[in-house]
Amino acid sequence: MISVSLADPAVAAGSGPGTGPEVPWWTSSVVYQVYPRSFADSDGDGIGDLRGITSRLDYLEQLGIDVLWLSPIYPSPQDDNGYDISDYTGVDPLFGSLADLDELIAGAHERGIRVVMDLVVNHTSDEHPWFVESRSSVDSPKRDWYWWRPARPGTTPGEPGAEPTNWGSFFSGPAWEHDEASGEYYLHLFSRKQPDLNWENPEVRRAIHQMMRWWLDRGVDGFRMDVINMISKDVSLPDGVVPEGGTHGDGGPFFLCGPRIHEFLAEMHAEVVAGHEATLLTVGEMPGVTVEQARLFTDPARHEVDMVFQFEHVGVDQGASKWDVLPFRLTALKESLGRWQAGLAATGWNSLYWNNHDQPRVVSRFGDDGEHRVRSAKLLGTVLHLHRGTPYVYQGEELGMTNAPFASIEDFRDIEAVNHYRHAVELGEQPADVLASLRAMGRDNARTPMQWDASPNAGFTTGTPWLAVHPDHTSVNAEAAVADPDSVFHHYRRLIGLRKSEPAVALGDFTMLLPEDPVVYAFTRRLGDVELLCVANFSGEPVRPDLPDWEEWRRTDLLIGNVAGSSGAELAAWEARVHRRRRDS
Ligand code: TEU
Repeated sequence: MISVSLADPAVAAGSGPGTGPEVPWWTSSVVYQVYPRSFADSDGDGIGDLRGITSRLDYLEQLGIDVLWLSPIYPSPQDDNGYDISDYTGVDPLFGSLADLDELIAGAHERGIRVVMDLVVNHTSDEHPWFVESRSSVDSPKRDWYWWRPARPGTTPGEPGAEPTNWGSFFSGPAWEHDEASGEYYLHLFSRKQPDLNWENPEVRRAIHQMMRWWLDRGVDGFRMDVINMISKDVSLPDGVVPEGGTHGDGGPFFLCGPRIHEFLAEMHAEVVAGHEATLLTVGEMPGVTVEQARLFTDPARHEVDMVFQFEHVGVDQGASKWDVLPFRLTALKESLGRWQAGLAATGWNSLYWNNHDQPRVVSRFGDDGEHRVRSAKLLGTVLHLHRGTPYVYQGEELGMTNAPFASIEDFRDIEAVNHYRHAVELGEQPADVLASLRAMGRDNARTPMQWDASPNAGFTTGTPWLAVHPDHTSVNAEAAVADPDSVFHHYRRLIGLRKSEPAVALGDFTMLLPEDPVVYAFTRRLGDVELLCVANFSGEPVRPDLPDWEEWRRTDLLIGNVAGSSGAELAAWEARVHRRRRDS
């Protein structure tokens, strides 16, 4: 079991300057997300594993991160790369063993790094014993652990249109699967191998709480809660509105932040987290969450979760669906993030992210992955880390990794991409158009193997990688980045350090400036008599920021920047600077 624990209140209270015992430790922390399948393969089977992660802990320590979030490593048929769990308290042999996990946690703790596990409890795998039992008979004691419903009245079970509601699944097709044996349907908001658990049933909730306590006893330091705002559904399960040209109804209004969501999260907190608040981190992934809802979820007085992942800012370049790719507008990004900063200023807390295992690479999306790759990656890191909230770094972001050059549908592995391609082409879309949107938004962009060095498989595996390594690994890789003091890696390391050394980064008030400016992202942070200015040029052309006191600002201390020795009136292409000054209160 775990030898070193981070439960020491002295650590828990936060060691960063400016944080008193009343300020949670995670305000001055940075979280690093590892997608185990793609991080480091220790046994040559082409799939990353736990021992691989353990072997890279020194790298993470050098980067300076405080928390490691592990995407799922539990036993799973891997229909959705582990987000379909068949045993909540084990480790899939693909990734190693429980002993390997204990070793990873101990190694992280020795380096002062906490470990947060992915908690996927909106659904299980259809191969989970709970579902196997639920499916076995309409009289099974676990029948009600999932959402079983008869066919729509007046229809023939199994025929198209007989589904109990018209909801579509996130992975294309209907959200209901017909079960031949019983003639009923079960609900799956994601793949048909991910049946939704019925949280209305108190036995389900008790089983989940017990499992969470089991992980805390094992030494983990918190949970990232997968689609946790989908666990409460409107039990009447109404049909959703079918968008123009769409094939299915939108069930979102009936399962996003449903009627009992706050009750379920408060109960989970009381049953699992209460008494350990000072040491744990809980973050709820919440597609479709609004600022107003997020304020309730993260209000410390309500004891629900510490912070949420919202999706607005990663939707600014998407239209009716994620595959409807729109041109990026900086003003839309600032409008969204600025509103979240203001909305959670007095109560609640933001999580800050550009990337995760579901999003395309940010340098390809909002930056310039060509000529200005390094500089724009540093700019994006600077802007994100200077917002108020807890930043999350997704593996490879600290190297400026880019979207992958997928040539054809055969190059994709993700169930979402593969299903979407099939459905869209069946419905008459041009294959080339579907591929173009998959290249822009597909999740496999984030999942190409971590680039450790310039060797043929980027040092990720000695075998054949499960998803092709990006060809740019010959120049974009950790070995080169660590050796180069001007790399994206060292810039991220300095940003993480700045959060510890400059209290205004963690705790200062946020004020957005120049909201209408199409290329300049500028804002201030203020704590006591210290004021910071973050100013960034989201373009390949020089620009003079249109700030009234710019002449004064640019002569103040430069805390961090991405163009050496720069202090001129113009920001160079993709230049970002953070200035600091004292002000009379
Ligand atoms: O994702 C939730 C989610 O709604 C989306 O971000 C999802 O990635 C999809 O692209 C919607 O179009 C979480 C996990 O992060 C994701 O990897 C899982 O596939 C999903 O839940 C189901 O567990």
